[in-house]
Parts: sequence; structure tokens; C-alpha cells
Amino acid sequence: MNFKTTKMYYLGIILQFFVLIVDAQSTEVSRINPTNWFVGMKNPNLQLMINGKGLKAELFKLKPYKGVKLREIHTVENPNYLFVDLEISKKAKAGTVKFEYNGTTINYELLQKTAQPLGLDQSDFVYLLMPDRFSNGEPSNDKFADMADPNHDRNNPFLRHGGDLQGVTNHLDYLKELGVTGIWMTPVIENNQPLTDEGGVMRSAYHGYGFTDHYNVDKRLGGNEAYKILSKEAHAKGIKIIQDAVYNHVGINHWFLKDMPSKDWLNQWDKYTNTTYKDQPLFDIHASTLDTKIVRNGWFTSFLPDLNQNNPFVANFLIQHALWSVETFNIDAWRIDTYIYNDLDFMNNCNQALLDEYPNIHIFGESAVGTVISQAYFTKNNFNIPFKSNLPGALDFVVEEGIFEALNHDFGWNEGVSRLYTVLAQDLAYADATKNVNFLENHDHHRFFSVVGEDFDKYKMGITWLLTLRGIPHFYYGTEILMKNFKDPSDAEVRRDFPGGWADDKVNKFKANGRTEKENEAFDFVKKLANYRKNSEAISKGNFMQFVPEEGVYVYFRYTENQKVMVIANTNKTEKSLDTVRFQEMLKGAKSAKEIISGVEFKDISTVKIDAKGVMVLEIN
Ligand SMILES: [Ca+2]
Ligand SMILES: [Ca+2]
Repeated sequence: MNFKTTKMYYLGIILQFFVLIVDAQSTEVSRINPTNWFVGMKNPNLQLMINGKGLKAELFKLKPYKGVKLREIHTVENPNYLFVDLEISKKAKAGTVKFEYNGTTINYELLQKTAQPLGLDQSDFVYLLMPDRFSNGEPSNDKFADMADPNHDRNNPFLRHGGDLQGVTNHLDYLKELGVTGIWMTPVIENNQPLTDEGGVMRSAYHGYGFTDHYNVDKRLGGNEAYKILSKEAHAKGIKIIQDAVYNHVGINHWFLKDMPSKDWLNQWDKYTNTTYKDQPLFDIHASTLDTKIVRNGWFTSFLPDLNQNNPFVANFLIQHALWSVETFNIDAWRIDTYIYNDLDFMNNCNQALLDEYPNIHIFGESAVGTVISQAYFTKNNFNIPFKSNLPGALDFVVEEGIFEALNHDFGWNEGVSRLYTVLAQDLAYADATKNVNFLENHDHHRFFSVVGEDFDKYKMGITWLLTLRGIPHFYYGTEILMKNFKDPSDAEVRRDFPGGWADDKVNKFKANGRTEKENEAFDFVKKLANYRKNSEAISKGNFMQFVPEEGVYVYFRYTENQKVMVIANTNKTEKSLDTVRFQEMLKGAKSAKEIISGVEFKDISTVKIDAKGVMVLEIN
């Protein structure tokens, strides 16, 4: 953001604030959510949550507006809320709807629906980053004295470091060069949370998973305007935006928790009950009712209260916020946090509302589980069971585990690379496994380079699998420059600042001359493969065929009618000579191939020599 837009932006905030104060004093209505809505939506229904002091339904009126009808006003336990059902027909045009409360006019904007989500598919390469830890593009927003947590200290791993959305916008060319086609950020919505005790340490909510006002992007990240600018500039460079959605809980400091609409707004327990984080009771045919209830309605932590999604007003609030976000920020795909702890029927309704309105959007969920059956249960699957999830894709935790096993354990009947093969052999469980999102690490996991013992050969093998297997690959910031660490003593170690993201950093690893030779080798490796896959029909659109691993060598193909890509990985500590006669079903007598990473042309591929811990990506001629 340049100086001029910054100034206009703050002027905008001040004006907005002024309008709200005036409204609050004279009308007793202090807040309406959603803060605006849209014409041209397929679903004509809108439910406004009106907050004020001692509101009376009979004092709330809609002034005539073509195509807009007031259907019903609901009162709830708490007189400070009204829920107003509107119908916005096809005839309604964008403009300012006027409500009247107790004789005072309240303006409500209807904008034209314009968002056209692009979705995600196998041609994409998604980059996950934590905005607070990536780059500081606007030092003036690092901290605010009026927020519950006014801290900012880069020397403290548990406090905010000042990274923001402008910092991401500033590095779009870096991401584009790497081959990235989509950015997923940990949540950007306001987290006006106090410091909270996590594992005995007081921490800032810089991770973003405790929303305190759904309709404001955190001003320390640059607010709604900075998010709109990032989305616009990213799209102009061919980079999509994926939003991280949290439905299960909100931050303990959320404005509506200070004066809840009703006691059943949250899942309440006689004494504090944490979720067990166990996925099994949700699909186990032998599970107890109590276990199932605790998983779903237990709280994620004491400072992230669990929303009661069976309350229809809560459900509408969450669903409308999802639609509003896609429309306001032009979101292409939707990642859902802590999927399994949500009410799964609510999740189906919510997913459907997004899919009905935006058929191209991609939605994928975080179910941190250990088996394909579980992963598929929470995703659109082929099981003949009463509960059918409509979630298009999942973050594939089982493939991640399979890759780690393949890289870190010797080959055996079930061990080593046999595990990865076995996991992928179970894709029949999913309605469409190509919609799953694969990864090697994220903000909750050890860094991949450390997981493989900082072994560069294993690093390259893991990344090659990530970028060529079926599914949509996602990276975690810094993997390309060999950022490492275990979550020891805490996850702060895997959430370190990207070197060069702050003006006073001594090195800048966004630039080749700021990276070491090894880091450049890693960056160039990722860049080569990521840019190749974008234009490879076989990888971005093709089918997947894998062969039973033999003697620690794993071979698979990605293929269409026009292109075949053969990936060979030797997980042994010794060189191997591979006779390719076993793969003729795919090779069909092909004699030559080009290795994509090295650029070497092979004139005769009847036998292929492959280095110890080596991996090859052969485009078959
Ligand atoms: Ca900042
Ligand atoms: Ca829950």
C-alpha cells in the first residue's frame, strides 16, 4: 500500500466508525451482520443479525425497495438481538436499502455479485504462509494500543512479528517465479484476542484461528482493504486466493460472546469439557453416544469456545459469512479448519450453500487423521452408509504419513515405500482422490527438511512425489529455502520469520544472491518441477498408474493420450539398475525419454540406472 492509499484507507475507517457511533446513539441499532449483501445471488434469502440495546421487532421496518421483501423478524432470549429474514429477488438492483428503526434511517448496501471463483485442480501449486511471519510490508500497523493484545516483539517467538498482507503482495513475483498458482494464508480475520496461555507460555493469537469479528480482516494485517488489494494483484499475476475458514469455534473475545443472543449459542457443558480430538467415534459403528458428543461438542481449547451449529441462527451466521467472504475478496478455494469437530450435517449444508452459489469453487477440509477410511468418511466418498459427506476434497494426512514412512524407513512388505503405495492403492474410497490436497508440512507439523534428517536426496524425492502424485500439492513457506526445525520446544520453531521479509533483516532469501548455494539448489529444484507440472498435461490433468514397489524401487506414471510421465524413485542406499520390461503396459515400446530435472536425454530406456536415494521424472518420447 502506498502512502496515498494508506491515508485514504485510514480516513475510510474513521468515517465508518463515525457513522456507526451516530447510528448507535440515535437508533439503538449498533451493528448489522452481514455488513452488506449482494444482488444476483442464486439464493434469494438473507438473514440479518441486528444487535443493539433492548430492540423491539415492531420498531424495525423496511422502506420500499424494488425486489426486496421483509419476510419475518425473529426475537431470541436476549432482547439485544433481532434476526431479520429478507428476500432479495432477481428484480433487485444494487443500491442502498433503507431500514427504519424507531424513526431513524439505517442504510444497508446491496452490491452487485461479481465473484467468479476459479477453484483448484491438479494443475495448481498452493503456497501456505502465516502472514504474521512472512513479510512486513507496513510497519505502521504492527501494533495498536486499543487492541486486547498490544504486543509486537520480533525477538519473542510467541508474540506478533508484524508481518502483513502488504508483505505478501510485495512478494507475488517471488511466488510466481517459484511456480506458485495459489496462496493459502492462515486466517486473516480479526483475532482481537488477549494473550492466552498455551502450553504454559503466554502467546499472541498471530495464527488467526480465534475470530473476534467475522466481518473485519485484522487491522494488524492491513484490514479488509489490504486483503482486497492482495486478491486483486494476485489474480492479475495468475495466482489464486484460498481462504482458511473456521466454523467450529471463535475466539473467547468475539464480540457476540460478550452478550450472547442465547445460551445455546455455544455448546455448553456443566464443567469444562475439551474435545478428545478423536476422529474414530464419529464413524465407528461401535462408538458410544457420549464419546461422539465429546468429540463434536467438546471445546477445542478453553479460549476457543465451541459454536452450536444446530442453532439455526448460528448456522445462518456462519454460512452467510462464507458467501460474503468469497464475494467480497474474490476467493477461489476454501480450506476448512478442524473439520471433524464441526456438526457434520451443518458442514454439508454449508458446503452446499457455497457450491450452489459458486459451482467452480474448491473446498477441502482439515481432518488430521491416520487412515484412508477416516479421511474418506469426512470427504465425498464411495461408502454405502447413512451419512454422506459432500466435502469435495481433503488435506491428505495419510499420504503425508506414507511419504514420511517411505523416506525414513527401509523397504519391506508393509514398510518403507510399500506404505506409500498401499495408501494410494486405497483411493477407491474417495469419490475423487484428485481433489485431495497433498503436503509435506504445515504450521502444525515439524518442518519437512528436519523430518528427513536434512538429507538433501530425501528432500528432493519427497518434493518430487508431492509435485507429481495425483492430487493438488501445497507447500509451506520456506520449504524452498530449506527452512528447518522440529516443534521443539514449541511450534514457534516451525513458524519462524522468512529471512528478508523485514527491512532490517541481515539476509534476504527472497533474492538468489541472499541464498546459500544449497538453498539456491533447493529453490531451483522446486521452481523447475513446479513450472514443469503447470504445463504438463499428464501431471495437471492426467491419470495415475502405480506399480508394486520391488526391492525399494517405486515406479508410477501420470498419463493422458498425449503425454506420459514416468517417476522412478530408488529408496535404497545403493544404486539400482531397473529393467523397464515390467512397465511396457505404459511404455508400449518407447525407447527414449527426457529427464525433466537434469534435462538429460535418454536414448535407450530399456534399462535405467538410478542413483542411491535417487529420483527421476522421465517424460517419455
Ligand atoms: Ca506490519
Ligand atoms: Ca464442535
